Amino acid sequence: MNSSLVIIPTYNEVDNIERIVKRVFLEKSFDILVVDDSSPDGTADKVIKLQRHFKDRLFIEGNHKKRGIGKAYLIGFEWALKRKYNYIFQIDADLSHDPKELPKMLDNLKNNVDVIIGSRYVDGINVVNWPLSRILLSYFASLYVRILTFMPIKDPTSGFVGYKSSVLDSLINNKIRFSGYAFQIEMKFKSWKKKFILKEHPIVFVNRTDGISKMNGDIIWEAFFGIFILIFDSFFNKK
Ligand SMILES: Nc1nc2c(ncn2[C@@H]2O[C@H](COP(=O)(O)OP(=O)(O)OP(=O)(O)O)[C@@H](O)[C@H]2O)c(=O)[nH]1
Ligand SMILES: [Mg+2]
Repeated sequence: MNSSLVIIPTYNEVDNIERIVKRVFLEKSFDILVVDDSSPDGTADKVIKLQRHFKDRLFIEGNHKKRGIGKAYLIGFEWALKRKYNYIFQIDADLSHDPKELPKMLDNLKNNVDVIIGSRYVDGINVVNWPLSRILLSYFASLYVRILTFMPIKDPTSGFVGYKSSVLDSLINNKIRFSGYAFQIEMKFKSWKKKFILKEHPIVFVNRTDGISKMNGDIIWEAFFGIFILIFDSFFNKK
């Protein structure tokens, strides 16, 4: 068993799952947990086939109802903590995040960083092949979060993140409530409020070429209004 785990949430990622698993395994020191919400396209079956080649390194938690990326990650985080992984990463299945960055992100966690964020906006806007509408949505969402929360993070909706296990241990007891983009913001906001050390690591985000986006209006509205709930909670519920 490695001391680092990469969690990949999947919903209908049959065209991407093999490539992302193989690319993560090119980086030596990581195990993988796929959390699949009973994808109708057979993503889980593909993972089970791959497990023959990656015995004791590739795991799957499946058979859940589709409940959003946040709930999938909570299942993954609990799984990882139970098995005593020290460093736990989240990455999208659609190859938007380059696994080559994982070792550098891990080095940060092995030093004094508690939460390392793969960030598109450290230095300008590093996004490839996204339609302008998505760039604007993401960029202005990041500004909106920063202005309302004062959190000094340029890419608060990033889904490419590594945590020390102590951070997750402390956060999942603290009731993570959101499930879409708001989940990504919530994890960073609560880590920051708890005075963990957050750092942004520059990445280039590449739009998915295969499979279908799960992004929808509900996810945007959840994040838009969810910010106020997070701020309210942080004032009145300091546990
Ligand atoms: N288990 C699980 N995974 C999900 C769910 N929704 C999305 N995902 C996965 O979460 C990751 C991010 O979802 P994406 O659809 O890529 O969202 P996005 O990156 O904001 O949007 P696009 O890049 O435009 O597709 C992918 O690996 C999805 O398969 C869900 O309800 N359950
Ligand atoms: Mg994506």
